[in-house]
Amino acid sequence: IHKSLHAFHPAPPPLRCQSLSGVGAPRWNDQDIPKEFNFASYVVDYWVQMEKEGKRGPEPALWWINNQGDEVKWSFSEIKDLSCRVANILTQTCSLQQGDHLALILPRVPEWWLVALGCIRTGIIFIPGTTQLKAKDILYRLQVSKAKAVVTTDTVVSEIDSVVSECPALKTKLLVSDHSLHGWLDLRSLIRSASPEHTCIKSKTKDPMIIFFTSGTTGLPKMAKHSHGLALRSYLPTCRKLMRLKKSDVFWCVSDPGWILAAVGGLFEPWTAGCTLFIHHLPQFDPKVIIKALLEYPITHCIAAPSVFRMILQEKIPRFPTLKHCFTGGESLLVEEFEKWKKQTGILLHEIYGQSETGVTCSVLQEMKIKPGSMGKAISPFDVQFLKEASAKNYITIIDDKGNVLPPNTEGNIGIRIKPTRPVGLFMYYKDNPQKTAEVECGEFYNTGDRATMDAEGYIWFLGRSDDVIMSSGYRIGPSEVENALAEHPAVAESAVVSSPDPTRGEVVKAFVVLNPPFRSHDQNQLTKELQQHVRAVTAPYKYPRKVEFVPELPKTITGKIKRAELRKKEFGQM
Ligand code: BCO
Repeated sequence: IHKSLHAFHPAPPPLRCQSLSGVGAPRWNDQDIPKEFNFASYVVDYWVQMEKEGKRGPEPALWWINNQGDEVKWSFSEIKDLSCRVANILTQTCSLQQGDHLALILPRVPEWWLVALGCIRTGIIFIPGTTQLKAKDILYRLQVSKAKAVVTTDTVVSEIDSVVSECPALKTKLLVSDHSLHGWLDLRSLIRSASPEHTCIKSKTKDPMIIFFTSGTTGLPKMAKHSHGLALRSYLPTCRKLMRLKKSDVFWCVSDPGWILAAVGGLFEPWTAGCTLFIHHLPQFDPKVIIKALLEYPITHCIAAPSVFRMILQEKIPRFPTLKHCFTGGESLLVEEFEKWKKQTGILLHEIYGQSETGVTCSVLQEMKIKPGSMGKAISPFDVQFLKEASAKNYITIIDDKGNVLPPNTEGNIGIRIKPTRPVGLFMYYKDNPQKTAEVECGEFYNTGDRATMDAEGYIWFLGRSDDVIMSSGYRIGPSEVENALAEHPAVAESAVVSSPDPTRGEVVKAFVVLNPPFRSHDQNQLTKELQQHVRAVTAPYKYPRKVEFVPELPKTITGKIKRAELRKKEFGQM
């Protein structure tokens, strides 16, 4: 089907490009933010024009492969054509309008990029989700977002169909598959017959574009809502310094398309630069497959969570012929890992830092002195300007619990100044959750909840979370989500879930479990496997407790609150 989509592509329609000023010479500086911005018309359609004028080579804009030998190569013209068709399908066939919500639960298939762009062209707000989500996760997401449409693939269909009757807002189900299915619209055949003529909306930079669900210590995941400013950020001159991508580069973002890292690293960054985005379907992660791809394809840049690089380092790795730069973020990278990667590959591993709420905010830029163990300095528009300019409006710094700026080398929370001006690209708010939105506002700052120090040169050193959130292999996992899943098992009287150190995944989820009396005599190894399997079945499996310890009771405060911090400290050997 991918091949047939490729072959089907007709001549591109007349260009309706709104900005021909060029990404090589951006028309905005870091502070002068335009009122209107749309990634599809300003960036993608700009490269269509460059292709037409012969100012961009024949390299594909999207290069997708899988393990079965299938391959898709699309130019920007083809991407424009196909994403305009998707835009028409969304607005005409599905009757969706600007501001409606669409859940995008697809693996790494080319249609993810077409639907994302189709949404951006129409102003439909898309909500990416990993295909690891299970029925309950999906039910919650569809209900709280009131999504009117969902786009998914075969492996997730039954999870969605099992909850769809409880989602009154959901009107349209679109399937990306090689076959059609009753009750589902077949996106691939719709694309073939849709019109490629579409006029992109004129979106305001502050109009909503995308929502990411993000976990916290308590409650269910929140909806971090982002504007088109998230995509605009990749366009700003200082941001261009982050990866310094050229049109001839081939960029691979290994992250699952459910996460913000994939939106920024696998969509906005590479296409703003006009380079080739390489995508491997990777239904199951296997470091050998990554190594093989890095050897066989002309990949120049790669971005992935530290766990991915750690897992690659556990293999025998040769020198990669074309790879020049690697970037990593989502969890801490140890100094030893940085050194080992450099020694074995000859390539530097540049750290980035960000959250679903923030996108990339700090980085070790290519021209910067590297201080191993530091995740670099704030990047535009979050630059550490206080060092030079006390009146700077937007910057990242270290704050105390009241929002006071702390002196260099003092531990506190990473704060992003939001008053008087909220920086472009920072999330707008947690949708329908003013209480949580207010909770993360701390004086003039957005409090990331990440503990760190900053040295006198503005380098930031990550220390950990200030709450009970677990950062495991690049995932942000709320302990209560795992505890709720465990509570559904008859063996579990109560549980406390905390992070525990792990040589490969940085941290893993550990569950301390108090068993109900009838289960106390059961084989504990067997019970551990059963509980792990149970969690994998009822919620996204990346959250399952890789360690389980059965305990007679949990440490609690006088008021009965579980002392997770005490358990966590024990795990990290601090007690
Ligand atoms: O390890 P196990 O085999 O016991 O279990 C794994 C999977 O095999 C299994 N699984 C996956 N899909 C499943 C499934 N089981 C049932 N049904 C399914 N549909 O469940 C476990 C999932 O764990 P995993 O995802 O960690 O899998 P894996 O294969 O070990 O992958 C390793 C990594 C490193 C590739 C993976 O952990 C990963 O992708 N990590 C990075 C996440 C990421 O991209 N984070 C960035 C977030 S955005 C951000 O931080 C902001 C930065 C600006």
